[in-house]
Amino acid sequence: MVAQENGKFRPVRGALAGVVAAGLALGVAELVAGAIGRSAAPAIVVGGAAIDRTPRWLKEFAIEQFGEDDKIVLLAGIFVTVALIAAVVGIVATRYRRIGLAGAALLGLVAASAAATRPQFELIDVVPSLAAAVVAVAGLAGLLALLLRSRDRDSAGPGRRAVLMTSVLAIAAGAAGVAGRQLQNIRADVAASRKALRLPTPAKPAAALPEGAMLEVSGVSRFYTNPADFYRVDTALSVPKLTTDDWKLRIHGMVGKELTLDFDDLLARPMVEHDITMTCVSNEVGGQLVGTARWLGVELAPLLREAGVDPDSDQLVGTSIDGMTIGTPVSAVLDGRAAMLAIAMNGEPLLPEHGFPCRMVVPGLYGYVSATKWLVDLELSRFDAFDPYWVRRGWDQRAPIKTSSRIDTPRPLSRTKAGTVAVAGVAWAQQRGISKVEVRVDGGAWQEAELSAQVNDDLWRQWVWRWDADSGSHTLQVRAVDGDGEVQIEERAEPFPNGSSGWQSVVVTVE
Ligand SMILES: Nc1nc2c(c(=O)[nH]1)N[C@H]1C(S)=C(S)[C@@H](COP(=O)(O)O)O[C@H]1N2
Ligand SMILES: [Mo]
Repeated sequence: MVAQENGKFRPVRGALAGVVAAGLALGVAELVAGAIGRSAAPAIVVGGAAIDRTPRWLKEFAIEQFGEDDKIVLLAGIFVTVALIAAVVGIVATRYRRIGLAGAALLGLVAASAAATRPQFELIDVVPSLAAAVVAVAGLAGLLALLLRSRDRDSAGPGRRAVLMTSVLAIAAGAAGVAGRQLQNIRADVAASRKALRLPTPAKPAAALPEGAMLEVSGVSRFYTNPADFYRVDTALSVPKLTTDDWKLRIHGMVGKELTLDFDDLLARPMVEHDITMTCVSNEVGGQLVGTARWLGVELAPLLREAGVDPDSDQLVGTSIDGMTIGTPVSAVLDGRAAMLAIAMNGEPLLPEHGFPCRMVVPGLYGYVSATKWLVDLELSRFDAFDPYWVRRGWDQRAPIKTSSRIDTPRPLSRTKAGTVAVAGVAWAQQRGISKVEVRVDGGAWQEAELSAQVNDDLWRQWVWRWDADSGSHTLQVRAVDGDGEVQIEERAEPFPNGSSGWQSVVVTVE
């Protein structure tokens, strides 16, 4: 088939028509997503599909470069890409109208097929993308008609009315997008649900902190991480909107009797409070993907016993509302450690980005094998029967946290004055505890650091070593010893496939 040529190339007007039509399409799609109450706007489903298919090197690069802004960068990337494609489609459409319009429709269909690959897919989720396709085609056709019908087809720009109309449509696109997002928030008002939640008093409160549990050293990590500063690692492009009213947890699989709990059932159970340091397997030596909180929640072991765990079941699979799957050894949950369904962090309901209204926390295991946020389903299964999300991507099925230590101060490559310098940081070996931290300078003899008081084995300990620093460039190194007397692994390992190892070195200049 030979394409029908039906106009002159009009690159600027074509690009403008394409981009404004795409903006309108995305804006209307957000509105439709809000109206049907599904988190299925094209940018979100395309972004989600992209995250699930991102190769590991790119994911690591993104986390390294952008940290917790990686999702904003991805969304911005998607919008820029869509704008570029839309501009090309618009330009093509000035000359080959049908091909251009077909291209616009195709973009919407690509988004609809991305929606169909999402874990929580329901047929209705293609509707925002299909609406986008219709708006993109109609919008592009209309805008081209408007912009190409200028007073003088060869030289002059589009008429004032056309420019005005295009601007109005561009503003309408933005307004539709914002209104759509708002509508999605109103439909699931997480902020109101969180505000209304009255936290029960724990039947088993956390033990009072002993004297000396926190060191007074400037530059060392706060003992309890502020929830707002707590590291965040997840694949959720937009934070799942789950209210306490909508929340339900199903416990099923290899159990004697299936259980379903709503949030009131959860609140009615005895609550425990426990201080736990949580760590991400992606934390590099010296990295920031670790934090400590006082968690409040329902003990998991009695709940599982109530359901009656089949002795052949060795993997507990948690699933979140957005389809993340996380597998935890059943033995870890039942061995007496403080495994819980947490509803609060440091005395406040969980923040939405940390899993409101309910997440799992199991001390001693990296987050990807223990800490399902927005938890809605627990299935008793087997390691040889099911591979969760990250295991399918090559990470180990089981991943206990490795003994680690970090220098918080002085900062790498910083300059300090000669004299006494406080070298300080944190060390963690959840479930085993920390018994010793040692520091050395320029590869010399190891010096024992002072430790904050031990509170429980699942918590980091702060440490400080007072260094009599003389001028020059120096390398500081730290290592920890766990409660079993095992020295932190010296050999460097990357986070993949079961967590980083190696002693951190920091180079500083003393003046
Ligand atoms: N639903 C869901 N839960 C999740 C994840 C996720 O991507 N989705 N990431 C896990 C990982 S890898 C870690 S390290 C912890 C991080 O929890 P935080 O973001 O509250 O610090 O959550 C875990 N739970
Ligand atoms: Mo993680």
